[in-house]
Amino acid sequence: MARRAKKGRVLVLCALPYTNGVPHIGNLVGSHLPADIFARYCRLKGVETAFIGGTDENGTPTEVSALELKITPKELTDELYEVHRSIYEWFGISYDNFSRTSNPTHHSTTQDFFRVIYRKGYVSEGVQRLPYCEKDRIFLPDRYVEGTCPVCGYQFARGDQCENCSTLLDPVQLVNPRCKVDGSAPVFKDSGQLFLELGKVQKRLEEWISTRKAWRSQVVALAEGWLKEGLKKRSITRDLRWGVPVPLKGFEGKVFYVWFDAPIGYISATKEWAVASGKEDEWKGFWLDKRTRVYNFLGKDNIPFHTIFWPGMLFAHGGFNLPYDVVGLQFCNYEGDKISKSRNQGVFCESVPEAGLDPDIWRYYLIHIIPETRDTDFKWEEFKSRVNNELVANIGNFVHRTTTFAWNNFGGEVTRKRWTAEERELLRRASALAREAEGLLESVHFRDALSRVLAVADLGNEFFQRKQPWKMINENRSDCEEVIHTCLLVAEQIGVLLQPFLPGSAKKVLDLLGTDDRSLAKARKPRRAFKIAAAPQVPFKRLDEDQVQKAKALATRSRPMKDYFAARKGPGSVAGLDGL
Ligand code: B3M
Ligand code: ZN
Repeated sequence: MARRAKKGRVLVLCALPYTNGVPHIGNLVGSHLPADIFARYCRLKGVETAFIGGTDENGTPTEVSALELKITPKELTDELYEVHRSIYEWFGISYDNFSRTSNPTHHSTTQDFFRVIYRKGYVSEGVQRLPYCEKDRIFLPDRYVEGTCPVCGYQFARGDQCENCSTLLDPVQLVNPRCKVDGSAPVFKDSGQLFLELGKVQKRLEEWISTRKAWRSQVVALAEGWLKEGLKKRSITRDLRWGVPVPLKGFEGKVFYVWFDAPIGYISATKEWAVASGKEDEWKGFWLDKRTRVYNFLGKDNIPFHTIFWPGMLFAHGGFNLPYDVVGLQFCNYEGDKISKSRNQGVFCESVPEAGLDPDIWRYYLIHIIPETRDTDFKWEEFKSRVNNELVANIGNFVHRTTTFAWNNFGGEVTRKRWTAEERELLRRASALAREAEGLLESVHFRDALSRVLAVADLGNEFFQRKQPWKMINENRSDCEEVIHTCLLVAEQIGVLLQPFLPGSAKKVLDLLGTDDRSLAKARKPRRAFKIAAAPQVPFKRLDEDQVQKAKALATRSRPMKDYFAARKGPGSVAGLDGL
């Protein structure tokens, strides 16, 4: 069985998405949704929880997009921050703070962090050969350069990382480098940069990784592979204007490498949240108190940064908490193919609300395709069948038939006088499943956890069917009341357990049942009387084919990025590089 957390603090961190695009369903199930389920679970356990995220607005991804759109990085990030924020809100992602790495707190926190590791001797100065475009007379951002991966031979490796084998790269390592925009071969020129001496933390990283027994094996394996190769120094500055300025003499006009400042965003966003909630020092409990558990949720291409580079920075700095778990998720595909915006191949979050379905309907299916251990696939057919056969026919049906029966036959007031052995046994089994679900939530296995909630509904349906209360009501009213009371207890158990998964629906069920104490532990103590507040409504409606087709037509249509900025081509916009 999974390990259990003592009551304490949990910091849930979701990788910060770049503001170079609009999230698709793969981004949602690959970090935000699992992080949200976990944060909600921790809060329900009564653990002090902060759930932190935000947009990663600096660096080349933003610059490249802004260049392509002929707007400034600020115009781009202001708009896309809002797009991201509202999408996560719609899906019920319960961030305590969804921040931005362009915020002043982030700039100062990054610069302070740098000063500490510089003073401690983890930063060296050196010269780097960087790709330079002679035509445009600029240093090209890493991601602007494409070439063959020196490790796996993939022909379209980016200058910062090979998408095929996840290897972190420097543009100079690429075989046959070419500019991503015009295809020309860049020249390499020397430029003074700062480097993080990762070799100095190699030993500490090795010791630390070797104690990470509970991590997913694929995450540990990736980290160990990196360590085996031996860590080399890595540049942490860039010749760009957009980003966090380097506060060191001789490096004026340069900014930090985006992967240097972005993870510090976790700290700055926690600080910002603490200040905003009036408890300024609260962030220290999350980052400095060693009993706090930090959970990072992220996609597999971000694993090396969160198991090596960021912990390496944390070792160099000292004091801040290391990740307790790095939940590295795999990819989610679409109907057996890679998600592709240009081919309208995928589900694009910005269009999902228009389909008019409840967010929990989406969440229910999406939980099944969280790529916990391997790549998964969004399939419309499966979307419809899981919602109809499981959520509607099993969970929804049980809750609805039970509450409606209580309402129609007992005016909503159902009281228990005695217990039969059979009923006790049923409740014992429901509680056992609930504990299993909790254990699985605790160990970040959400699909399996949700399957236990379905199993509770199975038990309830089977009991209801066997007892035939619709007959009993005419034969023995008091026995019938007991059966319905038992079913209401099971329905309440389902409502409580559904909270991390389907928060809106869980709330409706628990409101209907008049449940006061919704915490996970207490809900297992059965209550004696129910008073249903109002005529029950069907909690989940069947999806018909028309609805699915409508959702498909809307949600697979991705809005071109330029449409977001069509109205902005006013005199305030600065085209191209001048805006950087
Ligand atoms: N922005 C990569 C990504 O969006 C990067 C994550 C930063 S987490 C500190 O996939
Ligand atoms: Zn490769």
